[in-house]
Amino acid sequence: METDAYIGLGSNIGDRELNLLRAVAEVGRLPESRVTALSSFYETSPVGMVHQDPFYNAVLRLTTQLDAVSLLVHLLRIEDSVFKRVRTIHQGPRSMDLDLLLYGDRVITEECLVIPHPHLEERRFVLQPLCEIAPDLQHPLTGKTIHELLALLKSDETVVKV
Ligand code: PH2
Ligand code: MG
Ligand code: MG
Repeated sequence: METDAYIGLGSNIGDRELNLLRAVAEVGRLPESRVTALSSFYETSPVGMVHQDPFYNAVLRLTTQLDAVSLLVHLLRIEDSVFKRVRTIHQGPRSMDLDLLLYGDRVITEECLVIPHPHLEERRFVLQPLCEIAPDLQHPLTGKTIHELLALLKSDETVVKV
């Protein structure tokens, strides 16, 4: 059975555009999976730990037969082995961050994996690219569409298409 998963990509170390392109290619090579939509790339002001460089962010849709936890394990492996990600500062600079945002309409609350992503509604750097490829998709917990969530969002983040 195939499921549409939505994955957020973010990078603020190295060549950010090349990093996103490489990540899309790597995610597209996962078994029993294909990339079926990709947003534009956006340059975004850092959220959380503010004294770091701006990010490039994007969102893709992966149509996949992998279950959610297997997909997460693959995403973490790509962060580590392809991008040599170093995990030092929480929410700090990173060569690549691959976040599983949504997995079909599933609600998952495991220790290792919470879906929908708990910060989805608060982050313009996620909602704006997601809205570009899935405006009518409904948040599994609230039923609100991505378009509605973006319209309701109050945040002063800068998110500019590159
Ligand atoms: N990721 C974070 C923390 N802050 N800010 C932006 N603009 N983009 C990100 O991807 C991002 C962030 C932790 O994952
Ligand atoms: Mg993240
Ligand atoms: Mg992450």
